[in-house]
Amino acid sequence: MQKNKISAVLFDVDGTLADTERDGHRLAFNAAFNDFGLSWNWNVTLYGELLNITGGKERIRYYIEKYAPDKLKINELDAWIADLHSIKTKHFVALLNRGLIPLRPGVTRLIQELRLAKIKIAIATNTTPENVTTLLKSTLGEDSLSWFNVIAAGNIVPKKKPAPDIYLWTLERLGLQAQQCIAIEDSECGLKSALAAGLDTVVTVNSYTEKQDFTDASIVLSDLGEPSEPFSVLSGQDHGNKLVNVEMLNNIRTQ
Ligand code: XBP
Ligand code: MG
Repeated sequence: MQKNKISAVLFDVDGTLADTERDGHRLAFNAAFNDFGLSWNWNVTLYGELLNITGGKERIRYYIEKYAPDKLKINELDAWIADLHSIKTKHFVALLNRGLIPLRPGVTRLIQELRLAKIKIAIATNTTPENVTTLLKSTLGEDSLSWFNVIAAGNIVPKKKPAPDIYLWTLERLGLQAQQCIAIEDSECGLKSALAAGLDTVVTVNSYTEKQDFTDASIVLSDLGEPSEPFSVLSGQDHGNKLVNVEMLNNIRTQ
């Protein structure tokens, strides 16, 4: 077997492992607003704007400042937002546990190929840790958490993406240099974070991110691809590959 040039793949979660935003997080936010007696409704278009603010609590604060400034006078606003956000997390986790959010094409296949090739797998995400563990268990099975060498999520670093902090933290925990790894992302904000950490990055877009600026991504794809349904290339060279596999990731590393 040929020696791998990559030692680890670092996966983003929201939008990358699964299409969690429009019919997952957005619905969970709205359900939490309802529980809190708020008449707020984040429709699909508005949520697209709000996604420019990463992190759920940060997103709520931005919304208040722009669309509901009367709430700025709430005493202990940070605690109020944290309470509202924890209700949102409960709704999101319940949605995942109902099996309503599948992994995107090629994700399970690639994870299994990486495991077989003894390439490390890590998660680097803005989202709350409970969201990640529930998504992995509900889609890949109860044991799947042990497949991941590092799961880096939420507030463990001071600055969320697009800052590089979460990727740098993950690399340190893996004991690897960026040059030994590849990141997989879905958004401009995530790409900026990964590039700033020195990582070559594959982007798989979704309906919220397909028009974003992915200059400097190694390749921009519709998805990771399955043998029966190859990816389409939005920009970059596929060098004859039709799905993202270990061989393709090794080649990206040597470009
Ligand atoms: C996605 C996010 C998250 C989710 C909501 O980032 O910014 O905020 O939208 O999660 P990534 P929380 O793609 O890097 O995972 O509400 O738990 O913050
Ligand atoms: Mg993402």
